[in-house]
Amino acid sequence: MSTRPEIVLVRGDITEQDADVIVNAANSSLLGGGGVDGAIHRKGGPAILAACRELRAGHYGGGLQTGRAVATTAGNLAARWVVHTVGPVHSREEDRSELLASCYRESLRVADELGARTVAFPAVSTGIYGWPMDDGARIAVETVRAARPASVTEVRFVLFDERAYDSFAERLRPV
Ligand code: AR6
Repeated sequence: MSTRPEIVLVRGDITEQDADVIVNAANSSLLGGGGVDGAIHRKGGPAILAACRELRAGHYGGGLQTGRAVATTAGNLAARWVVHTVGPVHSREEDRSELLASCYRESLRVADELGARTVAFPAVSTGIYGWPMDDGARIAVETVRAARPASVTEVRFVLFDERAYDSFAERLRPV
């Protein structure tokens, strides 16, 4: 039976979340980077990178495409899995919103297939990839609201600072 997951906002560090799945704002190489990606690999330990290298040696030889998602172990994190997704770099010339929506949709689909109940998301693309926070929050909330996963009952947005938190809170306000 499909459900409408509860949406919860938390201010904090995503690597400290107790959730079945932590979503990583990765890049297509899957081999690490800064921001959330750097924090997840630092805290999760080498098992995550080893799993990513295995993916690159197999089906994901060319890397993970923008808007797609793939799961690995969560290593030493409290989560059971990390779901890596690649957000689009923000562009003024081209509307890449559908790719950002796809990150949330695909990550939820992968988490749901694993049987996860709780999924923690960062604000994908709103850091190094330059997506304006208000618009990133709009896309995140709209996409998750439209999803009807079978096993996921809670989607938690973990926002690093007050500005990000406020953007998401504004989108969640009842209209
Ligand atoms: N917990 C929660 N949110 C965080 C954390 C954290 N520990 N650290 C940063 N944020 P970013 P992107 C916020 O840059 O824009 C990497 O190098 C941050 O303030 O992590 O998708 C990858 O390898 C921002 O609001 O991801 C890619 O190359 C949001 O998380 C590239 O960065 C996302 O910021 C991906 O860039």
